[in-house]
Parts: sequence; structure tokens; C-alpha cells
Amino acid sequence: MIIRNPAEGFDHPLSSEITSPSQYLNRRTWLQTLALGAGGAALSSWATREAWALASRPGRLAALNASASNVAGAQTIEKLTGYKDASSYNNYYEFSTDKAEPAALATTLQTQPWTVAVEGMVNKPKVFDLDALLKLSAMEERIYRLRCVEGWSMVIPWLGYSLAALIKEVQPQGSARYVEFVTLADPKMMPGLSSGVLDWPYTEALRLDEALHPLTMLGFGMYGEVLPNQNGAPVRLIVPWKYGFKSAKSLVKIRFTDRQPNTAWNKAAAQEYGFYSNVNPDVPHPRWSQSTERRIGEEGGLFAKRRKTLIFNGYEAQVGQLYAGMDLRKNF
Ligand SMILES: Nc1nc2c(c(=O)[nH]1)N[C@H]1C(S)=C(S)[C@@H](COP(=O)(O)O)O[C@H]1N2
Ligand SMILES: [Mo]
Repeated sequence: MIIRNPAEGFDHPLSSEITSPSQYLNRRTWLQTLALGAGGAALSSWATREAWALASRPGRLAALNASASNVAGAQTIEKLTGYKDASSYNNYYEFSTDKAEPAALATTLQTQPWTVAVEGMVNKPKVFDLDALLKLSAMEERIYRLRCVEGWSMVIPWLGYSLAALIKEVQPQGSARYVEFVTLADPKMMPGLSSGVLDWPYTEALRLDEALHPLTMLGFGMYGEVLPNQNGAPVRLIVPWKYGFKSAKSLVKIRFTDRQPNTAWNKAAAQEYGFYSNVNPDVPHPRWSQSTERRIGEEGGLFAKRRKTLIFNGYEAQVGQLYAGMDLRKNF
């Protein structure tokens, strides 16, 4: 983000792969079929795979069973961003600061075996392997807008569950006030680590009440399948009301603490990336406005009409009360 300017990215090929309402309904039916079916049996059936292919595209990654979420704010009538755009226009600096390169370079990311250590101020610290995490709570599909601080957005059907489920499991102590997220930094797999653009590993953090909010999601998949590596496999954070950089990819550690943790982007440029990072059209980035955004995949390229960016990325009804009384210009 530091080294790029918001006008970059226009060379990205636009996709016409946008879900139409009828395709969307097919997809809902497919998800319901999965939810009713007995796990693996339903997943592997030819009919189910074909329903998915019709609704979207031929499956490439392992299907992930999920049912539509009831969490307030987790559904939308907005058009989904095409899978192709969501999986080929990425920020994943451990691989490259380029948008297209992570899709190719992240094939080296080894996602199995994988563990996430949950530690710090909790009564039950635990190292979860991926299987344990996948089983911890029912898998839900949630359609969230993701808004990057660079001025573009996408609408993605994520698969996962509320981070709160994991937090309850480890029982935070009364003194815990923040949660830090540490992501993988393995130079053998991640060529971008040789660049000094960030102080690796990439870390992020939330206040405990933000982490407990039902919209805060531990994500394992998107578009009915496990996450592609470039989108943060095998498990990532998704915080829909904050700029995309808060949604840390490929988590390896979650730490509870009583002090506000430093974050990778704040360390790199404190005046540009604050701790809160709530999407806020009224607080411009020091070098560009945050009042509008470009929806990736919309026709028109350079001349596509920009959308107005909404406070808290449109999730004000759900999360506004978390910041009651706070000066959001100071706490940006
Ligand atoms: N580990 C890690 N997580 C990360 C990033 C990163 O470079 N490394 N980029 C962030 C940024 S700036 C954005 S906008 C989102 C992009 O997520 P997506 O590629 O799935 O759309 O991931 C966030 N999580
Ligand atoms: Mo971003």
C-alpha cells in the first residue's frame, strides 16, 4: 500500500463473470442441498458438483460444506464479484506486492499440516490443527464486501464461522482486552519476505469486543470451496467493516493480551494506517481520498463509475455501537 498509488490496477483484466440473480438462486439451492446432505457423500455426488458448475464454474478446489448464515449483515442482494477476479487480484505481500502475482506464486504455500496456536491471556491455551478448527463450529456462507484502503472493493461469498466460537473455546481471562493475529512468514515458501516493505511476520489486531462481534469471521473458503492459497489459505480473518488489510491471511497464531498490539501496517506508516482502520469515507488517507471506491469486475475499466464508500463499509447498523463516543478521526 505504501509503494502503490490508487490509480494502479487498471491494467487488470475485467471479468464478465458476474453472478446473475437466476444463477444466484441456483447457487442457493445448491448450498441448501449441501446443508441437508450428509457431508462428504453429498459433496462428492456428481449431481451436486454439476449444480455448482452450472451456478458458477467448474470446481477446482475441494468443496466446503456450508449453509447460509443468519448473522445480521451476512447476506446481501449485491452482485457477487466473479471468482476469477476474487482469486487473481490479490494483496498478499509475502508473495508479491503485485496484484496478479500471488495467484501464481502462492502455489508454493504448503497448507497441510497447519496449526494455529492460541495463547496469551486465556484459561485454555491450545494449538489447533486444521481439522480441529474446521470442526469447531458449523460452516456458514457469508457474503461480505471487502474494501481495500487502495480504493477498490469486492463482494465475496466467504465460508467460515464467527471467530467468537474459537474465543469461547479458549476462555479469555478478565484482563484480556486485545487479540493479536500473527500470520505465516516462511521464506522457503514466500518470496516476498525478502523485501523490506513490511516488518514480517504480518500481524494485525482487534479489540476483544471487535473480535467477539458475530460479523468477525474465521474464513476457510469462498465460493463453496476451500480458500485458494492467494486468498489466505488455509485459514484467515475477515473483518468486513474494516479496510482489507485488517483481514490477515494464513493465520498461525492468535494471542490475547491486555495491551494494544502493534500492527504491521501501523509500524510501516503510522500516519497512514491506524489501529482501528474502520472504513470511513470522512477520513482520507493522507495521500488520497477514501470517499469512493471502484468495484472490481464492473464493466467500464478506467471510466467505470465509482461507488460512494459507506461508513463502516455499510455495516454501521451492526457495528456502530462498538465505537460510541469515540473520535473516529483521531482513532482512524
Ligand atoms: N498475511 C497477509 N494478509 C493480508 C495481506 C497481506 O499482504 N498479507 N493483505 C491484506 C490486504 S491489503 C487486503 S486488501 C486483503 C485482500 O484479500 P483478498 O486477496 O482475499 O481479496 O488481504 C489482507 N490480508
Ligand atoms: Mo488492502
